[in-house]
Amino acid sequence: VLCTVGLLLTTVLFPSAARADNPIVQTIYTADPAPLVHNGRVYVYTGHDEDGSTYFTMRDWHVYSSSDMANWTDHGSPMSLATFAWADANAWAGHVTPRNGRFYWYVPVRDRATGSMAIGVAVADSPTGPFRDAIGRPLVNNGEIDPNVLIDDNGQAYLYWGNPRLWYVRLNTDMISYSGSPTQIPLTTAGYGTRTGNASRPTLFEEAPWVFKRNGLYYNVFAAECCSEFIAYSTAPSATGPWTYRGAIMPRQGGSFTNHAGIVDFNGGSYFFYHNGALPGGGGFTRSVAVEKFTYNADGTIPTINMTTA
Ligand code: FUB
Repeated sequence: VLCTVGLLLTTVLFPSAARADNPIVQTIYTADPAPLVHNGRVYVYTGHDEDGSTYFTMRDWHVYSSSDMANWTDHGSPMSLATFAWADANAWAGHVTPRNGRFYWYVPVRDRATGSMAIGVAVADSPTGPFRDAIGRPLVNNGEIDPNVLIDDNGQAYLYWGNPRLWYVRLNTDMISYSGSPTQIPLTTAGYGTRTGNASRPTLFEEAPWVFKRNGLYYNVFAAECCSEFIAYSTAPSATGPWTYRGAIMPRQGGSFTNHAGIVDFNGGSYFFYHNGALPGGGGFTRSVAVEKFTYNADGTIPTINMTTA
């Protein structure tokens, strides 16, 4: 108990600064950032690459928060594979969304029963947990990954996920069940760009959808091509499309063959979270979360964003 209280109250990772030094977490390797703005703070939910990994050795997730985008508080690890009794590996890229006074964390993990990836959902009363398995089984079980949730203005929630395909399903208001069947978003080159040299994947979409709505426009920011990946985006007039490919955002940089983005507006600024291999010993399986402040173009398009280390 003392340890937990100490962690929550006193752990400020970095001294005050005019802006966040990148990577924002320098004590462990982190990946797959999913930012959430809640009650005047930015919470960043991350995966955790274990030291010395030669593949994705990931068994828990971590949470950090900041009120100024410069000083980050370490909230520890409020969720791990052990949270999901039916999962046995691969604590990969998730997303937290609040609703009904609770916080729902959607994550891809390996289903012990099938040996394939599935999506679980955990719930907590606080953004920092503790989180518990909300349903005791996979919410979606089709072997694909990287869940992300949008709650539209009319209250309809959508769960998006996928690699190699791209899916959505309408979540019920309880956020732990859905109506209808998972639907594939057509991966057309008009919607998701053109990939060459990979007959089974003709578009740029690889994984990591991050869907949000801004000024009436729906955005899907995603990891493009592989490997290595860059970050690109598409837009649509509705949550279900049709999607139009809009171009690259973040080029291939930073020494990790994956990248994974999350975007939020906070205190009048827009912030682009991503990961790279910037820490000592860093690379494709020892990644680090970083953030860049940016400004949307006047027409709502997203400018090129480069990685920085300062
Ligand atoms: O971190 C494991 C996987 O790598 C994620 O699920 C993907 O988005 C990629 O970042």
